[in-house]
Amino acid sequence: MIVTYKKMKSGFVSIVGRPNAGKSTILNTILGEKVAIVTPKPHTTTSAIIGVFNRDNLQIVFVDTPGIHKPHKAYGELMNKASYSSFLDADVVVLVVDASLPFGTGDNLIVERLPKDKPLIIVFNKIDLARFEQVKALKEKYQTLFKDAILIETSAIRNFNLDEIISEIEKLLPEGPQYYPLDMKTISDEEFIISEIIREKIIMLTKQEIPYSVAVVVRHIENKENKKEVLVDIVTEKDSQKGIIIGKGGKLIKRIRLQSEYDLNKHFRMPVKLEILVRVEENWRDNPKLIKKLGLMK
Ligand SMILES: Nc1nc2c(ncn2[C@@H]2O[C@H](COP(=O)(O)OP(=O)(O)OP(=O)(O)O)[C@@H](O)[C@H]2O)c(=O)[nH]1
Ligand SMILES: [Mg+2]
Repeated sequence: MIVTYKKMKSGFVSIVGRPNAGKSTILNTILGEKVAIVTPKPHTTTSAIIGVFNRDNLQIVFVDTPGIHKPHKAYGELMNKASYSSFLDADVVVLVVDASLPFGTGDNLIVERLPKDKPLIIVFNKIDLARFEQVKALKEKYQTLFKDAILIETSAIRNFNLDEIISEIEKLLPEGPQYYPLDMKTISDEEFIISEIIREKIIMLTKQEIPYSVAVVVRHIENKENKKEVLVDIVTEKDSQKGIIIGKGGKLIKRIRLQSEYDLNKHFRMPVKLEILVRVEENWRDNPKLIKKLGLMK
């Protein structure tokens, strides 16, 4: 048997930025597949998510990360840590900036933490919402801070200029191995996909503090012939939040279940039946041990 070694470029690219900048939208659009949930609310992504891009002789392993922010709770700190950790293995860092917002203290927080020894691409996303002068000023500010950085303007929602990100990454990556099979777009497991889809519905259907006080834990997946039955816990921090999630006469939890089942059926291409229990773990976001026990951070 003759084994041929195919010369290719490959490497790890960490996508970081403030919450809501459009990091996950950029990744999903580049891959042409939803590997990370997206909502209009900040703090949607809460852990690192791998997305693999393949093209002839090129494999980019993207790591989408939680938005970096000033944390108020242990959970927030762990989310930031997941983002900072992604720098360790990164060959290239992509910083996503919301071009429609002025430079603020939140941006400084990230600027200070960016690794100095890695190639940096700064993506000015949401240019569809930004004024020309505003983008120009923001780009000048970042170019002063990072003289060697490559600057790219994008609109992820309109799929504008995302191929430019790929071209620039390709130039920066070293020759390397194929890390993942060519047909694999993410390494997220079933449990993670199910819990994220349910979390997306909760974020969309609830207000104020509720989206962030809730964790989704998959307890059991029963794979039957042509269908899945899944037992899920929705964990809240307080009794009052449990009441809100359930809703009057169980109305809200039913909507969460039905909308989640609809997406899960599409994703797994088979019927998925959810059984959801809502329970309270007092102030779980303040308790690192509990966060780990719930399986929310590796
Ligand atoms: N107008 C506009 N909206 C965008 C663009 N890219 C993303 N969005 C929207 O911005 C919101 C946040 O997008 P996400 O992709 O979830 O942002 P994120 O940076 O991953 O956010 P976190 O995971 O919370 O850190 C969603 O409502 C997206 O539809 C864009 O280019 N233009
Ligand atoms: Mg995200």
